[in-house]
Parts: sequence; structure tokens; C-alpha cells
Amino acid sequence: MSELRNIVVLTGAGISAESGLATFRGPGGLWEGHRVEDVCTPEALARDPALVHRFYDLRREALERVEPNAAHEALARLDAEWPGELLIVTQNVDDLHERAGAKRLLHMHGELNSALCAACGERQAWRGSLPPGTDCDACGRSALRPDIVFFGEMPYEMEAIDRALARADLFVSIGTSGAVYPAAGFVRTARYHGADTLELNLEPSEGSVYFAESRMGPAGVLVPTWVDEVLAD
Ligand code: BJW
Repeated sequence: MSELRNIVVLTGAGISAESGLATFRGPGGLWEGHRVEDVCTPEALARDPALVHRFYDLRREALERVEPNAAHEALARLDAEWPGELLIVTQNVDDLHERAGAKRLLHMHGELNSALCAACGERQAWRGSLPPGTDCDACGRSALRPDIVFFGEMPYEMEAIDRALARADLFVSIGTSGAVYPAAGFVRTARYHGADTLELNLEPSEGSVYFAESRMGPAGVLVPTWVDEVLAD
């Protein structure tokens, strides 16, 4: 730990579970009875845009009713106080990290409060309902869709993430099942470049064997404890 300077933190749905947002693959997960891999695709959006847009409208509404929890707050404190490099990469499309105060943050799977033009690729901040056929401010075409990375689409900011992983001394994964790539491969990339690795999760993830250390429990307890340790070092 004495040489620790550059940290990359990856977060998943588990970090927002204690705020009241459902995870994807647990019991009672999102998409109610459907495998997310079957419905969260560009093909599903093309087949039934009203259904997919409505689903994200409801998720956007639900976001207004929840608050960041102790884990988001602890990471925001780490961001404010850590003197070395830090990158928080979230797979989550909620805005709880930024509402807690995190700044060194990337959303690799998109954002609920953003709309993407399927015609010109422009992204714009979005609040409230987003019906299919909404006009794009940039190109005027009626092609706005939820700014969500579906299966088969390229996640955002991969070059910046790869650069940070190559420089990381420590990679920490919080509240993710390790079922979805490329995020599930970050632990191996970080290890390849010599980083120490730590997993904080309710249960072992699919890639648990690749972590040097795994701590099991709720993020709202584990993350503040880990942040205290790092900042005290
Ligand atoms: C707690 C807790 C508490 C609960 N405290 N913990 C075959 C092999 C390998 C790869 C592929 C393949 N076929 C296709 C692929 C690629 C594909 C993929 O990975 N598929 C898999 C199904 C195999 N990936 C893609 O298509 C991605 N794009 C891509 O690969 O582009 C090409 C490329 C090439 C080279 C480089 C880079 C790119 C795109 C993936 C898009 C994912 N999108 C979604 C939907 C977002 C929209 C929405 O929100 O509706 O993103 S899917 C969904 O899964 C969402 C999440 O971000 C993502 C990950 O889920 P997460 O966060 O891990 O949640 P859960 O529910 O799975 O787990 C929660 C965890 O928390 C659990 O472990 C709990 O125990 C824990 N937990 N409570 C702590 N209180």
C-alpha cells in the first residue's frame, strides 16, 4: 500500500441497491422475468420503441425518488481527498455518484438523464419523458432514444478507461456480477499491468478468482471502511 498512487474503481448495480434501485440479475431484478441480454438490445428497441422508451421513462422517474447511499458518499470523499490519480468507472446509468459529489467519474453504459440521437450521434441532457420520435436539437431529425449502451453496442470512454487501467496501482470492483464485458475483463487487464486487485460485493462475482482480495458484504458497509483505510494510509 505504501506505493499506492493510481486507483481505478469500477461500480455496478450493487452499489445503488441500498438506495432502492433494483439490480439486473438478482431476484426481482430489472426487466421482470426477461433476461436483460434478450431485451436490452438495438433489435428490441427497433421492434418495440414505445415499450423500451417507456421502460426508461419509468427508470428516469424512479431516479427522482432515491438518494445516494453511504457507499456513493464514501467514494465521493475518496475523490475529494485522494491526492493521486483516481478514476471511478460506473456501469450504472443512474446519477447517484455525481449527486454524492464524485467528479472523476465516467459512465461507460450511458446515462438515464441523457438522450442520444440515433441519426447524428449527438448526446444531450434529458429530464422527464422521452417519447419515440422526439426531435434532436442538433440535426432536427426525430431520432432521439435513451442514451443507454445496449448489448452489441460499444461502451463509452473505452480509451480513457484502458489508459487508466494501464496506470493503476489498485483496481477495486464494487457491486457488479462480472457477467458483462468489457467491464468484466478490467480485473485481468489491471492485473496484467501489475495492479493490486480488490473486490467488494455481496457475493463472489463471476470473476472472483481473478481478485487478490475479496470482501463480501453490503457496499454501504464495505466501501466506507475501505475508503477510511486508503485515506488513513
Ligand atoms: C451488492 C449489493 C449490495 C447486490 N452491496 N453488492 C460472449 C462472451 C463474452 C462477451 C460477449 C459474448 N457475447 C456478447 C458479448 C459482449 C456483451 C456481453 O458481455 N455479453 C454477456 C451477456 C456475455 N457485451 C456487450 O455487448 C457490450 N459491448 C461490447 O462488448 O462492445 C464490443 C467491445 C469490444 C471490445 C472492447 C469494448 C467493447 C455492451 C454491454 C452493455 C450492457 N448494458 C447494460 C444495460 C444498461 C441499461 C439499463 O440500465 O437498462 O448494462 S446490461 C446491464 O448489465 C447493465 C449493467 O451495467 C450491466 C452489468 O450489470 P451489474 O452492474 O454487474 O449488475 P448485476 O445485477 O449483474 O450484479 C449486481 C451485483 O451486485 C451482484 O453481484 C450482487 O451480488 C451485488 N449486490 N446488492 C454490494 N447491497
